[in-house]
Amino acid sequence: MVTESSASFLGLDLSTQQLKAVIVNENLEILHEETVIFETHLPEYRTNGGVRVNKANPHEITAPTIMWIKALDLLMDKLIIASVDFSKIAAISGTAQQHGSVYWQNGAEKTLGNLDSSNFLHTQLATSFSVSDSPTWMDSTTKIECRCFEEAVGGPENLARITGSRAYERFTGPQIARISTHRPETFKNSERISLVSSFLASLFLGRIAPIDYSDASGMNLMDLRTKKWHPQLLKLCGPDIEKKLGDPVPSCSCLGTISPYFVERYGFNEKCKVIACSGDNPSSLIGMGIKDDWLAVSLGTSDTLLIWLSEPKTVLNGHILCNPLDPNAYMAILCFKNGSLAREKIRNRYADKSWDEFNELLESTPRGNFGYLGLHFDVEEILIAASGEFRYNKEGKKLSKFSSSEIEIRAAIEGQFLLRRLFAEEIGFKIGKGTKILATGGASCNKSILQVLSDVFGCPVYTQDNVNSALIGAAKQALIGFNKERGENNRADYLTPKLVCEPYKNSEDMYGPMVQKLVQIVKNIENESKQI
Ligand code: 5FX
Repeated sequence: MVTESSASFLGLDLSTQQLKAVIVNENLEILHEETVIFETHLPEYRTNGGVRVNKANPHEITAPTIMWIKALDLLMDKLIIASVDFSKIAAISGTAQQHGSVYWQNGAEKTLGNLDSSNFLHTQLATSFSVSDSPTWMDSTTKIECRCFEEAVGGPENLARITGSRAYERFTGPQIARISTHRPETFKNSERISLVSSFLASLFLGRIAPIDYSDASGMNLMDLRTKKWHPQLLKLCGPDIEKKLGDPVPSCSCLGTISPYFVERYGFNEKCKVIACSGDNPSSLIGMGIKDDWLAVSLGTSDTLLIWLSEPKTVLNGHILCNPLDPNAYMAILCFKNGSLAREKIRNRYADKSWDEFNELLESTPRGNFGYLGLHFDVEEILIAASGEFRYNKEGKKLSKFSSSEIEIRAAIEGQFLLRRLFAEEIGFKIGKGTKILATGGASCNKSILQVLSDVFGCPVYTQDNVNSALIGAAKQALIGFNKERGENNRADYLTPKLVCEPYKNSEDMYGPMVQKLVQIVKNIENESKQI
């Protein structure tokens, strides 16, 4: 019997490269953590970083669905070896890559409900998928379908207003539409279609789990405001799609109790609750504990900004999702492809591959950099259709290079954060007295870089010890869902961010006008790129 004092919570993260589990207590203190890495622990599936790229069509990027299930079998064994007492787990939830899709073969739900607890999941579910390789968020094969989605509702702006995003190739609606047109028989034989997150919940639930509102808003299919599938968009996905998808449910809803398979095989309590799983970005928002006065900035290979919004704005750049913590609120995601790789390129070129030298040079230049600004898009940027290096002086005149390494370095870092601020404000982030930034990801350990972030946004910057915010968010979803089910309010925040730097007093006088200037510069870059 789960008692209040002994209850623990299981969070899972089915991401692109690995499956992770964390077990926490009611104070979100970590009791156990285990990982299965797809490429190294499951080499038999021959993936690269967890995915397969089709040689004949490099836009097609998939992952074997059954590999994810075998990873869960392995992960459960690792937790047994770590002496986890499954009977104490009061609730389970999970997070997963957004947009990816799973196609359950006719009859799969029956198999899922009648599993033999003496056997692995992956052997019993081997024939349960009509599409054996799930399209992932990295897939970009749906150009044609994207056009149809936008045309169906009168253009990209309308689609963005209804669903939170213009059509994106990785979004699940266009992905499903592609399968239904290219492989109609396969589509017909698919009893249900899940997102990767609801697929994960289904395994624990023993039946097909519904999709939660937040992850559903990454499909180009759901009306953000009514939280219902949009009939015209649904039609583009093929016959009987409404039945195949099921109705979306509020995030952190309790879906039911754990399937008998897990009770018999691992000794879970039969009352253990399964809480709706969500996408990695909504779960990160939960894990970081940010509210409306916070901006979360993840500084990784790509830089991602998460913003709490009270109203959905219609923008063509970025995504608006339903907020996983508040059904009346929203969240924005802004993804910039040129993050750490661009910073490293600059370090290698101008600071002899040394972060110490890089930081020294960065700190030796004045804030505002005499008006010199650099934008480095080594790979085509998502929010600006452009690639290449761009340098400007105070008057907005284009230059081919700057006069010193330190100017190059500050120009590149200020350029990155000015661009992030421009798009963050455009999507609805309001910089005010109480606004704060929570920095995560690899580069968040570099204080010199964080100081520039703080100055450009005019906000204090905090960091927090717990690095995997999506995973901790999944465990927190389990706790929130469990408390909700008992009619208890969710206790506010457990995590305690540490203040790392504060903006200099006159920073807004410097950077406010620079953001304004950037508006025209971005337009010029886009026009230039169109002509090439
Ligand atoms: C968001 O829209 C994305 O496509 C990615 O952040 C994936 O969720 C990564 F898993």
